Order: sequence, then structure tokens, then C-alpha cells
Amino acid sequence: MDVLITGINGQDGSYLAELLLGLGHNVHGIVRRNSQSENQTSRIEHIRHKLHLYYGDLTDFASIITALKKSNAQMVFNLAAQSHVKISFEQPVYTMQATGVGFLNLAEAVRIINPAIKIFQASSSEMFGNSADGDGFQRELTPFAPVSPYGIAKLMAHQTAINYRDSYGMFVTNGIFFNHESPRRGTNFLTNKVCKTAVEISQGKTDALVLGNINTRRDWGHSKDYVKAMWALLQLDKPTDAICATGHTHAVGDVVDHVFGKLKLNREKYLRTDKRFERPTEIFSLCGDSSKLRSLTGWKPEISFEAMLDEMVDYWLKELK
Ligand code: NDP
Ligand code: GDR
Repeated sequence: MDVLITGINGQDGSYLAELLLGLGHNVHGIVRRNSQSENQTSRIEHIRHKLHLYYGDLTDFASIITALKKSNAQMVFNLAAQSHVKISFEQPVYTMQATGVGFLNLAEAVRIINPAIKIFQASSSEMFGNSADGDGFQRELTPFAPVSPYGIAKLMAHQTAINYRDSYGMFVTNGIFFNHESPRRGTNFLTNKVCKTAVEISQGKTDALVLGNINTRRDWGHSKDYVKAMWALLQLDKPTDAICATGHTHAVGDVVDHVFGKLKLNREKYLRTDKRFERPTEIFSLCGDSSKLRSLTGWKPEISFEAMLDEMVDYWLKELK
């Protein structure tokens, strides 16, 4: 089968491409032009020769049409987005265009070219804001109340997906994914910032880890596990909306404690906080109930929070040696 991935050179896109190649599919992807061409493909360099890549941008409708036509895809995974929550406060308009309207561009292009193409939309727990059920969990029916431009843009895309499903009978599935990480995570996201900086401290290259709010809680899983859920969701007979999460929540401080513990670093000595890294509005606690996904697909996370952080630290120990 021919499968198109937007955001193929992002964290998830790179793992999903590996998974799909392993299953024997033809993998196509959209990449954006970058003045440093290595940046376009840095996470997929090792499999680049097996991929079909097209220049494109979700804000550029024509380029989506071209990629759909050239790839002849029967499935599209929409992983492209301006995905950084704090940066979405600095670039709210662009974030709406790329993360919100970008999905509309894709859905509309699919409707025009071939409405039978199945679409996976990477929805986000950020859409819940500080809304939770009485027991502290977020579920599919928990009301959405986003508190960031990114969360609002993702909610626009999410509702657009449902509207295209209802209006045109298209197969559009929303995977409501909670935080997931890996050594390929951008280093300006919390976990990989902590892992990389802690290794730098252990090697005497820097003397402090400076963070924003260290009390917020997130449900952190591994990207490798989560791309399997994306694939499983598009194998179902019917499109749906489903949460993908581990069901365990940890504070930012727990990430620091685990990583510092592994490297035998003293938290009091090296950890500082600075309002510069805080957001104007924050989500205090996320913890997803993925019972629906688990019962529909049999999916379950395999890599623990601790094993994931250990893998990330080991990656940086090797990389920065
Ligand atoms: P990344 O930020 O690592 O990857 C995003 C990808 O989107 C990159 O390939 C990026 O390309 C591309 N991109 C950005 N803007 C555009 C655009 N305008 N047109 C085309 N491509 C664009 O994110 P992840 O891999 O971590 O996440 C994948 C998806 O899942 C995203 O949509 C994210 O919002 C969503 N999500 C992620 C979660 C997580 O915890 N990781 C949780 C919930 C949802 P470039 O390299 O050129 O910038
Ligand atoms: P998040 O991830 O905003 O949840 O969005 P991020 O790793 O950026 O933040 C997690 C929590 O850590 C706090 N924090 C810091 N975060 C960053 N990046 N840098 C810091 O210095 C820092 N200090 C404390 C944050 O305030 C937050 O509470 C991620 C993205 O992948 C989204 O695309 C995705 O949709 C959601 O997860 C689910």
C-alpha cells in the first residue's frame, strides 16, 4: 500500500516511517524546504533511500494536492504541525494556520482528490486544557477547554475531522495523543531538554538546568509505542476518536529526579527555575484513560517512563561523548 506521512521528518513521523517500511508499505512523505538541507531529513537519513519525499507545506494547498497525486496514497497520517506549546504563544497566527487550517487543507484536498483515502489526525491532550473527570483522568467525553493557541488549533483540526466524517462519510480518525518522547524528541521539549542538559552537566559542559514550572504533571509515553497505536487505529473498520496514553502521570520534577539520579547529580546544586520558560497559561495535570483504544485494538504501551528516560540519557551520553 502507498501511505503518505506529513511531518515525516519529525519525531513520530520518523518512527512511523520505520514501522510502515517494516510492514512492507511504500512510504511517501512531505518535507519542508530548509536552507540547511540536512535539517530536512536529519531524523530519516538512515531510511531516506527507501522513502518517496516531496517538498510541501500544510499551509500550501497546492503542494498537498501534488503530494496526494504523486503518492497515490490510500492512507494519510497527518503528523505535521507547529507542535511546540510555548512557541504557539509567540506565533499564534502561524500555529493556527499550520496546525489548524493546515489540517483543513489536507481534509479538503483528500475530499477533492479521493474521499476514500483514510486519514489519521494527530489530535492532542492539549485540547483538554485543565478539564478532567472527577477522578483526574481525561477521556474521550471529557469536555475540551484548551488554554494555548496550539490547543485551540488542534481542537479546530479535531472538530474538522469529525465534520468531514459526518458530512462526507470520509474515514477520518482522531488519535488524541498524550505526551510521548524518545531520543528523537526536539531538545526544547521538557524530557529531552532535561536529558541532554543533565548529560552536559555530568560532562562539565554546563553548570545548570534551567526550567519553568516544575510542578506540572504529564502522562508521558514513548513515541515508538504511540506510532503503533496510530497504525492500529487506521486498521479498524470504522473511523473513531480515541485516547492514547499510559494512564500514569508524573511531575516535571520526577523527570529531573530520575535523570539526575541516574547521573548522580545533585538537584539542589544544578536545578534552577526561570519564569522565561513558563507559559502565560498552563495545564497542571494530564492523565489519559486509553481503555477505548486498548479494547478496540489490543494496543498497550510497552516502554515504561523510567526505561524511556534511561534510553534518552544513554543516547546523549553516547552522542555527546
Ligand atoms: P515534531 O515537532 O517532532 O514534528 C512535527 C513535524 O511537522 C516536523 O516534520 C515538521 O517539519 C512538520 N511541520 C511543521 N510545520 C509544518 C507545515 N506547516 N507543513 C508541513 N510540515 C510541517 O512533532 P511530533 O513528531 O512529536 O508530533 C507529531 C504530531 O503529533 C504533531 O502534529 C503533534 O502536534 C502531535 N502530537 C504530538 C504529541 C507528542 O507528545 N509528541 C502528543 C500529541 C499530539 P520541520 O522539521 O520542517 O519543522
Ligand atoms: P507539552 O510538552 O507542552 O506538554 O506539549 P513540553 O515538553 O513542552 O512541556 C511539558 C511540561 O513541562 C513544563 N516545563 C517545560 N517545558 C519545556 N518545553 N521547557 C522547559 O524549560 C520547561 N520547564 C517546565 C511545561 O510547562 C509543561 O507543563 C507536548 C507537545 O508534544 C505537544 O505537541 C503535544 O500535543 C502535547 O505534548 C500533548
